[in-house]
Amino acid sequence: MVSLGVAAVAAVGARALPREEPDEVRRAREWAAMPTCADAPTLWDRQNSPRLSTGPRGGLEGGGGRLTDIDDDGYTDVLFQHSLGEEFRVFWGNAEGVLPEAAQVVPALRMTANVNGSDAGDLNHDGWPDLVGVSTEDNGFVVAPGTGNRSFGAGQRLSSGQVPVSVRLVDWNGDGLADLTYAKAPPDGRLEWRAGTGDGFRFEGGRLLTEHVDAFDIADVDGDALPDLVVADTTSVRAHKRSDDFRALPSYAEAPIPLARVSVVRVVPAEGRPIVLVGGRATPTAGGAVMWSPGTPPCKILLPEESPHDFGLFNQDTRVDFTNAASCAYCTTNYEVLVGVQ
Ligand SMILES: [Ca+2]
Ligand SMILES: [Ca+2]
Ligand SMILES: [Ca+2]
Ligand SMILES: [Ca+2]
Repeated sequence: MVSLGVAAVAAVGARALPREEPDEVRRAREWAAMPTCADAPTLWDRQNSPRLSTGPRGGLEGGGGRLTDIDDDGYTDVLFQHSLGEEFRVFWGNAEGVLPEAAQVVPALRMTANVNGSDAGDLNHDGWPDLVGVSTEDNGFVVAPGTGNRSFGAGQRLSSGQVPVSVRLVDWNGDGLADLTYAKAPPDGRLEWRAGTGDGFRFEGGRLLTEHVDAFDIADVDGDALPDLVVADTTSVRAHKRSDDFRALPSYAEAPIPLARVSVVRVVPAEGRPIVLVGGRATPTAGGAVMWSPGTPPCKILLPEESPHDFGLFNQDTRVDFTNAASCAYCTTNYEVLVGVQ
């Protein structure tokens, strides 16, 4: 009887001292409360998508899927890197989409397979698109220089000492030269950019854009023809304009992101205005994405497969789904890539 009395007193005491809600409990509650995107099925329709074989199962591990028009012929191409194979793989798009048998292997150097870990653009300003990947182990970037007609020269290493984990090529300062934007590995995790100089593969850098982010993209979100920075972590997704000295200004729009893990941010062209897709893990065992346009409430996309490994990354456990010829992805269970044709 005495012990029951003590328990009752303890229970009263517990009610008098409200506990702080753990982050994972809060995220789960907010994820459950977020409305499901009404038009998600059109974005995520993969029924008619061709499948791309990116490599043999069980051996190589790939990553860094990137949809971009590498050769500027008006058709979206797909770029991947193979970390253990030391090579890029390019799938050239045409009027029929991206054909599975069209993979071109571009030998390079050792790279690191990461979400957003590769990109294409004219880095050295010679008129030919170049491929770039990150090499965390070697503290820098790997470049396969374009030599015209979809051919590439021997891989070169751009050692930077920056330990990049992801890279995007964009002319951030508007001088007509591609700039390197990259996230550094944890625990640093800062987002920086190095300005292209037009002098071969030489860049000036690195300048801080913003502090730690989990994923980012750069695109003109607000329609003023100037690139904006979109970053996300497990708290929020935020859009930043640039300042006169090309830093990222404080965010002008943001939305909550109740994801347990954020792997990828994509700004996707859409009618009227671009949309931002943030993907990752919704719970410790399930995937999800948040779709958002600044000025509107975000909504969620439930990924139909359980336990995606990493949104935008693929390996023997995952699959990437690109849709509507835009860059958006989720991963499931094998070594294939699905590319939507618009
Ligand atoms: Ca192309
Ligand atoms: Ca070039
Ligand atoms: Ca530039
Ligand atoms: Ca803008």
